[in-house]
Amino acid sequence: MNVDHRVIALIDMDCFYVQVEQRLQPEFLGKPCGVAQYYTWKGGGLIAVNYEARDFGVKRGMRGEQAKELCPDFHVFHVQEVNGKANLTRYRDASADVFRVLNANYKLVEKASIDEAYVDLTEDIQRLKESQLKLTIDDFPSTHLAGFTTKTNDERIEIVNKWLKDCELDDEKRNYDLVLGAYLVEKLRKKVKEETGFFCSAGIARNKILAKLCCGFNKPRKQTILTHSDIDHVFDNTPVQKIQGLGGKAGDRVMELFKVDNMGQLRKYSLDALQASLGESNGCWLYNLVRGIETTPVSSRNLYKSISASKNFPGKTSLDTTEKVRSWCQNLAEEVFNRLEKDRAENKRRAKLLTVTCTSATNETIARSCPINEYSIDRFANDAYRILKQFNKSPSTSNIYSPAITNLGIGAGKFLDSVNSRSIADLFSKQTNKSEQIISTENTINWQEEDEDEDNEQEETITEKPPSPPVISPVKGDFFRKFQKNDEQMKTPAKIETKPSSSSSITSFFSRYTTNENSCNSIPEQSDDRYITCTKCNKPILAWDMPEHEDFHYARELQKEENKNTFQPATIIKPTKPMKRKNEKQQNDNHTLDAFINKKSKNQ
Ligand code: TTP
Repeated sequence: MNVDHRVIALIDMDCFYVQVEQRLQPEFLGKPCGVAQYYTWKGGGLIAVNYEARDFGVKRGMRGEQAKELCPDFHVFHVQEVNGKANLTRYRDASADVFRVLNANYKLVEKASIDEAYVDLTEDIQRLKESQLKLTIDDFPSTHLAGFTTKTNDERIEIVNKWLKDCELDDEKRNYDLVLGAYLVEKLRKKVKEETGFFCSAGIARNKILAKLCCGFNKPRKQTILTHSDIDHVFDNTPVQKIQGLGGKAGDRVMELFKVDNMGQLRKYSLDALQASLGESNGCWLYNLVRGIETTPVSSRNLYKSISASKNFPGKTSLDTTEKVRSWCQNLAEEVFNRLEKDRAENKRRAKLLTVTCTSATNETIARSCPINEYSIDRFANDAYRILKQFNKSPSTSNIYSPAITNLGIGAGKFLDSVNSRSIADLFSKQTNKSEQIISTENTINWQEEDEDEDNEQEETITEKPPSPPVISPVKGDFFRKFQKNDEQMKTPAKIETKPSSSSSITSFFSRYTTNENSCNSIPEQSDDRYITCTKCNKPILAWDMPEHEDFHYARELQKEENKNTFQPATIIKPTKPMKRKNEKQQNDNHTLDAFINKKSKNQ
């Protein structure tokens, strides 16, 4: 399909958690409200604020008491707590209600977060075109055009009406499918409201990044179209950091390297100049994006790629004894277990990798994983604790845990379909189905992202594993680059040859591919029958590590396959450097299987 003709919508629920609470307590509808975690300090931290309250200056991140000072009628809902930890079940269930509606109406729906979904409308628009539908402004009661600020509804109607007429008169009908897209999204949002009670907003554009960007232009309860001809104007006013993928350090570095604040300022850089600093593929990606071209497809994936629970322990609450660490391993394990069981029942799949993440008071972050042999709270908790024990610098005779833990997370991922095994061909065909997952993080206003690969192991591989202490491997990073590319991308010739101010490369900030660290324990004796020789690399691998080890090969093959499919005419060199996680030097040393094995054996 020609990506220039795609129409993608990003549907984003308005102040979602607040709406979920108001659905349960309708007497608060229309009143200024927010959702806070914890009653403990100054009314709890607000994680969601509705628009009525925002009018009073109440913002996410404020304390409930502070909000009440700004808005005396402000009502605070509190997130339920179980075992001293936030329980997000009601929001997850509400999210499932929304996705049921989206999935019932569209084939290509991708869950972007708990309250956001991408919907590819392209096919439906083609069908609609055949029906010769006559549309009027009345079919677009909440539609706006990006790049136009309207103060009143009359102004909005005037602008949208004129645009509709222009689209009709345009012989090439370049924007007509965006018109139809907006019409479909008006209907879809109405359906979501009717069937769930929730209001949402939407962005409609030619690609996911633009749809996401313009969705935020007119919230709540509205939708915004971003046409190709308005991109330059919009980008001239779009801070680099507002673009998905450039939000964090990557965006900072782009701004620093090219001395720019907004996207439009990047237009003056030639392809060569961008590639010289960002690497070939990232340079291409940015060069095209600045011109409104981005080709990541919407993948019909509605399930989270991992199920995680984490909690912050700031200041004095940090986990500084082994009892506290153990007890929180148990609590988090229980939450993960309960959600995994629910997920198994609903989605007929099983997770096979447990990941423990922890940040210490000295600001070091570690992430380690081990296989899941069975779903069991105690097993998860014990495995997590065993991992964490290794990072405790206090003598084993002491009950002090040092350095104390300020954030602890347990997650389960790498799901296997319980019913079917999959072949490597399936694996390859799924390579575009990567997207962000949510780690439920409470007490912090902070989403984490992780993007793990899929694999092709059968369920039996897990269940037949002998019970064993966890084989700890540094957690596998993002297997795949965030941005898919294809040959549609390289169309525009470079304009002005302008070199950025610094020649340092930021390739690693973009490259999300981490060469696998596989989980070999040691170089074994040949006679040891716990080991299997890998047919791909002839290395002896512990039987229960085989799934992880095979992923290493799959990832490599995927990498090669992806390299073959990258777009022309630029030769895309896949970044081979993994993204360097803060304070994870050790992980970055393990770029090859050999290096990993050597390191492991050195450590034995
Ligand atoms: P958002 O979609 O970011 O925000 P929102 O739905 O509250 O408001 P908006 O209308 O501006 O989109 O997040 C969805 C829900 O996720 C939000 O209601 C609360 C929760 N959340 C957190 O718990 N922590 C966070 O850091 C963020 C951003 C959201």
